[in-house]
Amino acid sequence: MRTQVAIIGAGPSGLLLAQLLYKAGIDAVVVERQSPDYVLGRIRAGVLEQITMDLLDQAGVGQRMHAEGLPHHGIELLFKGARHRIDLQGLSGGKQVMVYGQTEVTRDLMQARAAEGLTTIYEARDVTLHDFDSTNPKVRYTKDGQTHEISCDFIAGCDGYHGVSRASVPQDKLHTYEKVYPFGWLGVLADVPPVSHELIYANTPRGFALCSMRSATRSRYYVQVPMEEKVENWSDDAFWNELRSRLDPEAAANLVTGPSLEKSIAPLRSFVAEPMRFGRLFLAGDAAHIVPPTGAKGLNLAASDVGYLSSALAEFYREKSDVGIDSYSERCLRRVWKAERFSWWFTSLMHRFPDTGEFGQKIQEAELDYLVNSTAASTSLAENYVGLPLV
Ligand code: RFL
Ligand code: PHB
Repeated sequence: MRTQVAIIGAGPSGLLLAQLLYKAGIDAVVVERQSPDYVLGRIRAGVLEQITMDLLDQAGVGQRMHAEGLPHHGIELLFKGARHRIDLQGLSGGKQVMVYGQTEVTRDLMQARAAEGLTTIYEARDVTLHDFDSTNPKVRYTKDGQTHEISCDFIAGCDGYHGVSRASVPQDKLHTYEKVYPFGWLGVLADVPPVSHELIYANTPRGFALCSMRSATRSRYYVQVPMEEKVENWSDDAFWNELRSRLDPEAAANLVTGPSLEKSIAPLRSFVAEPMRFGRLFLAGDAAHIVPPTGAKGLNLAASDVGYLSSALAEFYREKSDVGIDSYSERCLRRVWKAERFSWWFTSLMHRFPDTGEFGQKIQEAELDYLVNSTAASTSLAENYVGLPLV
């Protein structure tokens, strides 16, 4: 098989890239290890920046997001038992975010691809990358016991943190930066109305909690747990009791509980691999960088990477120019590191760290008090949360 761009991974970055390339008249094939149901079963991000919404519109898949997504104009920070609103819209010159699940974004992209009759190869095993230092790279995989080869002009490695793309780069060409946090998030999805109409980020002596949502009838909640915690140790009741204990009295009284639809623990990590381009291989999204979810930046960074990549490739085919592909890595990384900084800072401010004790808690509370009472500080939070501009 021959295509212009072989895309590894059918998560949001791979599927959005494929759709943006399709709109630019560029041919792509997507190769994914899992089945479509498995991909749709992963419950992850919930908050989209304006830039991500714009890219989904550009890709022609924004209709359902505009109809069913929930525009949010503020968030609440809970500390010392009281909630304080951050007016995202007022502090960011009118910007907002959209609460619309990653699962739904993925579903919309899958449907658009299927409707156009475009090729996605699901359940492709043993994917390998070849000759990306030449002008004729290849991707091989096995399916139903047979080996297949895709010959292409470029490979896009959109296969997440555990994918094969980054692992195929000679280790001496790659510089990685990593920070692992000593805790994880236990998340529950449930068909219960959200406890509040805006997201609540809570700093409490028992640890961090987040109240988020997917719709007016579906909630997504998280509590900080120790790194070694096992999801089997958490009954639904235990989860609801722990979450309630981390809320203010009003929210605790309003919390509606119900059976969990999904329950899982996600570790928290900051990670960046540099550069993001190796000859004719580009890394995008979680394949190149991970942020802890506190800043809601992972999916949004994946979207801005593939926004840059699709314009660079369009420039290459349309204008025979290498300028976009040559500056891809540097452009992405400038934005990535700012999102890394913001996600690290917000994580550090909101979580209990095992080794900082009561002093650490007091310092966090003082910073939060400053944050919600200083226009300068809350403006900085707001402009990062709604998303920094593309450069
Ligand atoms: P994905 O989603 O991991 O998709 C990669 C795809 O590649 C496939 N794959 C392979 N395919 C072929 N061959 C191989 N060898 C392969 N290896 C892997 C995988 O099966 C998969 O389908 O990466 P992508 O597309 O870069 O997207 C990144 C986002 O998924 C991620 O950044 C976000 O989910 C992060 N995140 C959040 N981001 C936000 O912007 N806002 C949020 O509110 C937010 N909340 C979250 C989050 C992530 C979380 N977890 C579980 C880590 C909340 C949580 C709890
Ligand atoms: C979510 O709804 O899953 C979510 C929202 C905000 C975050 C992280 C996750 O910061």
